[in-house]
Amino acid sequence: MQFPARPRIESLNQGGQPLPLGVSPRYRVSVFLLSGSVLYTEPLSHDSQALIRRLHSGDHRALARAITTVENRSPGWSELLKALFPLTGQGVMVGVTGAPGAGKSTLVDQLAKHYRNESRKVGIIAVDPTSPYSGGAILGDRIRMQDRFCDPGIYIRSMATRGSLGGLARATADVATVLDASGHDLIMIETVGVGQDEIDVVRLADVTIVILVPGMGDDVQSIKAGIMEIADIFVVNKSDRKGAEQVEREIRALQSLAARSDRWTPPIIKTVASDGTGIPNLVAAIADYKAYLQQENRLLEHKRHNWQERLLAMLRDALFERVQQQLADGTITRYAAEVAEHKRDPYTLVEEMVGKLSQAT
Ligand SMILES: Nc1nc2c(ncn2[C@@H]2O[C@H](COP(=O)(O)OP(=O)(O)OP(=O)(O)O)[C@@H](O)[C@H]2O)c(=O)[nH]1
Ligand SMILES: [Mg+2]
Repeated sequence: MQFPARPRIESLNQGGQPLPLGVSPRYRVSVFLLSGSVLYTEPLSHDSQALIRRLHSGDHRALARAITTVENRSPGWSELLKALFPLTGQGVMVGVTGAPGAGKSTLVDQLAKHYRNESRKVGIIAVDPTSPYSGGAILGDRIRMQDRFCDPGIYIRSMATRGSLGGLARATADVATVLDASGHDLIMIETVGVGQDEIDVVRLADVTIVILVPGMGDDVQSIKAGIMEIADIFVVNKSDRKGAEQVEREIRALQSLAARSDRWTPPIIKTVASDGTGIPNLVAAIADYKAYLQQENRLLEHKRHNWQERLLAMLRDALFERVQQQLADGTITRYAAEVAEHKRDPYTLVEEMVGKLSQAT
């Protein structure tokens, strides 16, 4: 799979010319050209400048710190993301979703191995909604991915951020931004395919892989409800087991019932992730889908659509945070009592609160 050359922080300025090394890092990072417009011009704190320089040099500790900062919304998070955003847009985001134990980590590991052999930098975000990644499940993942841990071209981050400010999708998107900006050509996001949260997470991806396995009768049924339309590629993993053809047939049957509006028919790739069988076919399918997206501006359209949703979510978070700050002094408790006692109506109250919010901006 071929990727475009990625612009590097120090190698671009407004004219696309390399900046002399003596130019201040602040300038190097803050004046950056993307699609013909300067996106970011605010000065950065020395701390952020240093962090971005270290990020760019591939320093994993800096990467971990940047990720923790944006994940927890620690001081400086928005400054950091603002500075990093202009450096994003080159990494390909691959979402991998499927039932617990379907082989997601094993498959991601195989894909990572493949792309590392092509000298691509790979970032992996493992999202586990059921158990914290410091616990048992990730331990297995860690052992499996161990041989990749010492490789500076791969970075694995597990997230257990359910209930975090702005939700899982927000946190994952921000972490993906950091990985993208720090030069990862592929960012793979592993998530268990249940619930709206995970669907929101995989929506971030440019390519979404849905993994099914033989012998889970309800699996194909459950993909009808939601997962079906997010799959760009189906993988029937554990196809060393009986029933892989049956799963494939069921997917085909569903596909014949509901064609995608963009006319892409998701391919069905059989794999045995544990021994690498089928991985080259999967890599080829990812490349095919990427090539398809690049036709007729589909990728841009896909990103526009995602950004529309993300912007609305960001706005919702920001406004909600503002309201919470305004009401932090117990006002909401007082209002609630007034409504409960029928002293005030809630409709006028909310209108007034929203009014105050717009006055304050
Ligand atoms: N027989 C067989 N076993 C496999 C295959 N792929 C993965 N496994 C095994 O299935 C088990 C689960 O694999 P994981 O990669 O941890 O699955 P997962 O989907 O990441 O699991 P969770 O993250 O816990 O949801 C492991 O014991 C793997 O070795 C396969 O193709 N065939
Ligand atoms: Mg896993």
